[in-house]
Amino acid sequence: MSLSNGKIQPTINNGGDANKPFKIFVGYDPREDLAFEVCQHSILKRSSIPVEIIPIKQSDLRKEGLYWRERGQFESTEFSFSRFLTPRLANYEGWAMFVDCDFLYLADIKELRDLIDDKYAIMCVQHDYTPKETTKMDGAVQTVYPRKNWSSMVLYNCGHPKNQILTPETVNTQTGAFLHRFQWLKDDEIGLVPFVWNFLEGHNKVVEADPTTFPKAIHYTRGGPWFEAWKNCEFADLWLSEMEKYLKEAKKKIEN
Ligand SMILES: [Mn+2]
Repeated sequence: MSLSNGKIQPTINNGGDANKPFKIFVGYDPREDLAFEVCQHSILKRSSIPVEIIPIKQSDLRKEGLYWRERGQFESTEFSFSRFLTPRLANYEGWAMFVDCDFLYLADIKELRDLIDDKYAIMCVQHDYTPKETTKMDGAVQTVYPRKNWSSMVLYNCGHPKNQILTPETVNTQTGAFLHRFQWLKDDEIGLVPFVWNFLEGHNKVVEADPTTFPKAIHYTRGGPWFEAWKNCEFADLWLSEMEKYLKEAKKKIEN
């Protein structure tokens, strides 16, 4: 849709139109290419609905004139800000998801899509989280701020009138606080997703007797096994076995 005609399209119901693939935008960073591939593989292998996975690549967005801000010292990935272009990249229509590349899916994405409620502008896991580490991944500075990690996996109601503010202009000029804390929204416009869909490795805990604590998507927020320093982190085995499956299939594709 175009904003210039002054019309705002009505929201398409509940993430879907079963015939249209569910759009999932994944933050892409060239340093974490393998993490992206494994994340994508984990979604596609378990999904019972059609999904379209689109990496958010900063270099492409710059070429298309959608992204022009200079990299700040607190941006630990290339998608720190570009993630907020998700509604724009989905043409401000229907629901779409953004997720960091450092996620491993263990469940069917349909279960997550089925949680979508059109009364919200966005939905996410609302962590109450203060990291212990002062550095993350490969030494990038870890910053502490309210609503930390909420923006790492977000279901966007792209047609919601409030989200029309997320133009390239806004995304390129607004502060990290405005964007990452969703300051364009009122609290009751932000829907709640169970924490197991953004299960923070090193922070959230499984309670064996309580299946509602079993992760559906693990977020290796401190850094995952694709970094030497994190190759023995919690749930490293799950990520590594997904990687093996991905590599095997990728190799087969090349051979055929
Ligand atoms: Mn992350």
